[in-house]
Order: sequence, then C-alpha cells, then structure tokens
Amino acid sequence: SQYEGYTLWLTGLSGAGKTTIAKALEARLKEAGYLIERLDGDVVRQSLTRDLGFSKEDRDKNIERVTFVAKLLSRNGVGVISSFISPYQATRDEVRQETTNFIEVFVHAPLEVCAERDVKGLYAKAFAGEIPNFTGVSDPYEAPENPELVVNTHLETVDESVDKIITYLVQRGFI
Ligand code: GGZ
Ligand code: DAT
Repeated sequence: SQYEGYTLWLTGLSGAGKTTIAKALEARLKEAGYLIERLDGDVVRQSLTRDLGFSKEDRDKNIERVTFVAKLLSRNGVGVISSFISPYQATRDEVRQETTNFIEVFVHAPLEVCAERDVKGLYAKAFAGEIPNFTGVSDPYEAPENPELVVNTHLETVDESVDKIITYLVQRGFI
C-alpha cells in the first residue's frame, strides 16, 4: 500500500459513542478501499482477553494485549480503529509509544448523557451498586490531556463526528 498505517485510538466512557463511531468510520473507509482493522472492547473481551475483568490491573492487561495487536497491524500499513474505555492516561501514553502513528481521539459526552442513553442498562445497575468498579460511577476515567481530536457526541451527529476524523486522516496524509 502507498499509505502508512496508523492507530486511531477512541477513548471515552461507556455509552459515549466509541463503537458507533468506530463502525461507521470502518464502513466509510472500507467502502473507499482502505485496509482497515477494528478492535473493540466488547469483541476483544470475548476472545483475546476473556480471562480479564475490570480492576486497574486487568484493564491495563487488556490494553497491553490489544496494543500488541495494534502495533503489528499499524506498522504493516493497516489503519487500526480501536475502541476501548482505556481510562488511564499513562496507559494510553504507553500505547502511543508502542504503535505506529497513534492518534488519540476523545469521544466525549457528559456522564449524565451516557447514563441517560444507557445503551445496555449498565448505568442503572452501576448506580444501584450492582456493578463494582464501573467507569465514571465507581471507577476513574482520566480525560485525555492532549488528544489529537475531540468529538462531542452530545452535540454532534455520528456523521459529523466521523467526518471530523476523516478530515484529520486526510490532513495527515493517511488516506
Ligand atoms: C466499565 C464495563 C464494566 C465496568 C462491563 N466498567 O458500554 P460497553 O459495556 O460496551 O463498554 C464497556 C466495556 C468496557 O470494556 P473495555 O475493554 O473498553 O474497558 S477498558 O478499556 O477499561 O479495559 C461496558 C462493559 O465493558 N463493562 N463492566 N465495570 N465498563
Ligand atoms: P461506547 O462504545 O462508547 O460504549 P456506543 O457506541 O455503544 O458507546 O453507544 C453510543 C450511543 O450514543 C448509541 O446509541 C448512539 C448514540 N449517539 C448519539 N450521538 C452520537 C454520536 N455523535 N456519536 C456516537 N454515538 C452517538
């Protein structure tokens, strides 16, 4: 391929819109003929990291294994779209060091909006105390300090958020 690989890293709360944006972006880029692989928390946690839970140690292991995969792909010309809560800045900084052309995207919506969406009913359970260590409720989320991009999903449509990312990839010469 004439294009360099990259690691587009979507971080944010549960329900912020990471998976939705990742899927829409993947569809747009594949349609245009680009080499893309998508890595998503829900899918990866059923396979590669199914032995892990949500302690800090397990979240870090989850990201560490995914980073290994993203590294292999991105250095070989693949555009990697990753969607994980990845709540710790230091861990995301390590991903940046390990992968090719790392792009940190903060997928942001206020906690109240995410909890209102409650796509999977997890916030209701978390607020009822039924899920320990739930990000944003009983576990930390460190917002990106210096992300390449921020998409505000409570203010933008999915298409607007995807367009913003595509414009950035074009500017960087990755597509
Ligand atoms: C956060 C949890 C938890 C807890 C289950 N905390 O909305 P979802 O369902 O699809 O996104 C969440 C997903 C998070 O997995 P990640 O691999 O992205 O997390 S991390 O990067 O921190 O390793 C949610 C579901 O798993 N889920 N329990 N306690 N999210
Ligand atoms: P996450 O993967 O971050 O847990 P999700 O993609 O599963 O989140 O759920 C996000 C919900 O929010 C989904 O029902 C679509 C909706 N939504 C509204 N506006 C959005 C936008 N601009 N971008 C992404 N999702 C949006």
